[in-house]
Amino acid sequence: MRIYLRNAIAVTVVTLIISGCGGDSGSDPSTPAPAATTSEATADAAPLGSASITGSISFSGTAPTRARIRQDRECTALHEAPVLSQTVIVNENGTLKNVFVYIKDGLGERTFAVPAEEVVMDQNGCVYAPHVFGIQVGQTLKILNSDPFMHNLHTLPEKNRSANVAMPKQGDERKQTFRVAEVMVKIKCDVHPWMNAYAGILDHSYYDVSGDDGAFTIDELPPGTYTIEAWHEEYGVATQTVTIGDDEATTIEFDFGAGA
Ligand SMILES: [Cu+2]
Repeated sequence: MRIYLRNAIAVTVVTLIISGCGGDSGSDPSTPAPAATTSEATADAAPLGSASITGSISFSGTAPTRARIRQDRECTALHEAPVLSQTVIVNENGTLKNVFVYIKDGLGERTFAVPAEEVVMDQNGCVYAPHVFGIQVGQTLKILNSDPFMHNLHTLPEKNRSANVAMPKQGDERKQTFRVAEVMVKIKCDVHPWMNAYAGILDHSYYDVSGDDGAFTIDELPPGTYTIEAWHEEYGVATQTVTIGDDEATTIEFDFGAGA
């Protein structure tokens, strides 16, 4: 998020310089245009905000036991301990991990600069890391293969173009972007059927994923009324509406659970 905002500032400076040098760059062929992605991002970069929404994802009920994944021999050889399912992970403090929390509505017609920072997902020990992540439309997803054998990356979007590509060797890298917002896109491996991950694709960077403490932070927001959605792979979605002013910080809590 902070990197995104720094980019937005830089982009805004470029815009001012260009407009100061001769006005409408779009209609003057002699004016050099900035790089395509920067140009698009520049057009309507949103004003920077200072509001923040923080909270945590509580878990009600008894935490389910994480099932041991039956990996094949080549994958098992890469682990000293059993590999456990990542579908439901209840943290030691009673919160839920891997919940994707994002602004679903309320940002209006603003457009946002695409972060230059790459989102990285690794295939390591026949497990995707991270298991759940967010990425902005147009932002680069770099996929690594840290394993000494082939994975077949297969994305299962409904709105975006599907990728279905072999990554045969250790050290292989692949980069891709997504064209439209879509929550969530499942990613799987056709060689190792237990491997899966989920990407939340948004046209902004106001999101977070709960980690080992179950907490999330969405900050640097403009003032407004927002619909915030929390998504979990097993327990579905929950939404809340929050109205927040400039410089304000508010706390909300989502609750998921085995009995919910
Ligand atoms: Cu695989």
